[in-house]
Amino acid sequence: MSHEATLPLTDEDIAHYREDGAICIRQAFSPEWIARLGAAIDADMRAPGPMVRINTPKGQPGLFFVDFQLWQRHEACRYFVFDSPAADIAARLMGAREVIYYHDHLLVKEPGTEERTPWHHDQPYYPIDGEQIVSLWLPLDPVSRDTCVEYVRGSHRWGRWFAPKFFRQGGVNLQVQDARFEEVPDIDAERSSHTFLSWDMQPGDVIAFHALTLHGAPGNRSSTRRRRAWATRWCGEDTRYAVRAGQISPPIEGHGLQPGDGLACATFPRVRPRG
Ligand SMILES: O=C(O)CCC(=O)C(=O)O
Repeated sequence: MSHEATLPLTDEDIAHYREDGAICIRQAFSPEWIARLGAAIDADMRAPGPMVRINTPKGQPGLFFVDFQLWQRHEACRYFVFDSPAADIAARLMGAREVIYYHDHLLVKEPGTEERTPWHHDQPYYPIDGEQIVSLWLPLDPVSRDTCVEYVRGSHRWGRWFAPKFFRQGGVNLQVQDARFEEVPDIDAERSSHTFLSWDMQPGDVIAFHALTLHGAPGNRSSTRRRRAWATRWCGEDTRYAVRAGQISPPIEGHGLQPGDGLACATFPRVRPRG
């Protein structure tokens, strides 16, 4: 069934996405989706995948837990990728005819976690060139604005590419060279020069953001509420597999793509148009 007709997106939302680089779409996913995905996330934390990362040093409060590619191991996540309204939302926002599922990224901050997610934008981590790349950041718990990810409004249009860093505190840069890369500016020191977007969110709400929109997040400031978020990454037909000299993240291998290829393959499935 196509979800196009009932998508929770207005033309104004799409204009804001293009202008600002991030929007919050209210109640895009039903409580059933949230319950099923929440159960899959908890199962993943009990038995993580091969790319799991723990970003909280031993002995520190809370837990900043990261994992990838849940769609390959959890039925609810796979079902979300192929059959939820997510792919249609991504298509509308990107203005794309085709939607290719790139990967997913689980980011859990348990109550009291102090680790920030450093300021970064996503495309320099990926071996992908092109404009049509959108992420959907879907929290499974209520998230207050002081714990939500923050986005620097309009930064996807700066024409700048910042060197990717690992998230672990004091994170080192990934070992990757690209003539476009420069160091991320000290956004906290220049807060008065920017406008920031972040939201109080309820389960079912989702943030859609462009892969070049600069963003970062505080720790989980709640001492009682979990902050489980599942981010899914979607590409359109203008994207191409690109050469990156060095590390990429997540380090997804085995796809057999060559520089210049379109992304669609078994590892990065084409989810729209439906087959
Ligand atoms: O959840 C977070 O703390 C950050 C999310 C993020 O960086 C992303 O989805 O690209």
